[in-house]
Amino acid sequence: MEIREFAFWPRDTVITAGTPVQWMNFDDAPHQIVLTGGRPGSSSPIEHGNEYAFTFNEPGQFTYRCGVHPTMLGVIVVQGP
Ligand SMILES: [Cu+2]
Repeated sequence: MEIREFAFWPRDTVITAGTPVQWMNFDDAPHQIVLTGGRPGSSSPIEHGNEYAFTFNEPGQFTYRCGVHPTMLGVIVVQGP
């Protein structure tokens, strides 16, 4: 997954439970993954050139936004293995 030009690419992602998701920040600005509803998986601010990975073990739909730029949105759909 890429964070680029103040957006998550792709915005919507479908993965299998137990598979790590990894975001790489290509922007000069820091970004932060914050899951809605206080669900686990949020990151610290991710600086330029750094990456963050998280493994979703439970199926479901997870929405997240950037903790620095709240208009940046993403959705991860986790399917059962
Ligand atoms: Cu951001």
